[in-house]
Amino acid sequence: MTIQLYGFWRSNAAFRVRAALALKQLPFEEIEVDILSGRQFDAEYAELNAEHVVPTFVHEGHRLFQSLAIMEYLDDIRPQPRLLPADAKERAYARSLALVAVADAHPLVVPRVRKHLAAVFGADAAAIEAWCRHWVAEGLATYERLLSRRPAAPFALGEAPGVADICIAGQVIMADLYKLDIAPFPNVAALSKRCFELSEFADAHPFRQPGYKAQEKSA
Ligand SMILES: N[C@@H](CCC(=O)N[C@@H](CS)C(=O)NCC(=O)O)C(=O)O
Repeated sequence: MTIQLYGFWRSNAAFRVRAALALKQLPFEEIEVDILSGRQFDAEYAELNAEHVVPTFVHEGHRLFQSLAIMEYLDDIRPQPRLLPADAKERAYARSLALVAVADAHPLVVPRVRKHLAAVFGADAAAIEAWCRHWVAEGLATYERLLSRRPAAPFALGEAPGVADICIAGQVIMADLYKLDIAPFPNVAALSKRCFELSEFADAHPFRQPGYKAQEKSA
């Protein structure tokens, strides 16, 4: 099985797919698209991904985009271990938890939004940082309310980690990037600690990617 992942070290959506691939023990090649330098608009990549975003997932020549769709596809091609529960109600709950980050919290802080805040509304770096910290904290607060209503046992949906845990861990990564203290979100902190104790999550973290290490050296 040949899998290529067009991603970027800092990309939260690429983290989700990296972690899902690791849980499935599926090897893949990651191709870096520097979305901070605008490489997502290069003609060659734009041909691959009409939305001009990462990740793009290529499986035996078949292209997919949107991290949640990709993770669901992984469950279809490699059913074990499951990333989404078999039970319909539990599966819908797992998707709902995932979409808090994928559809609601994460899109507010992506590069195109940050660029637009600067270009159209004159926001400076401090204002953009404050915007991002606000929306990342809102996402964490939502997860905290959800996890206090249905505590993780030990993962969000039960015994094994899946899409919900990946997306909650991804929200904590955003807190890492924006240097937000997650102590006010104890259920989220405990769940993400459990996740990042697993090598599948830890190795997928942005700070473990070669692109992060390269830019650290050149800074
Ligand atoms: N909902 C999409 C998010 C895709 C997305 O916005 N990706 C970001 C990186 S995490 C991106 O490529 N942004 C480029 C830009 O905003 O210009 C998914 O989950 O795959």
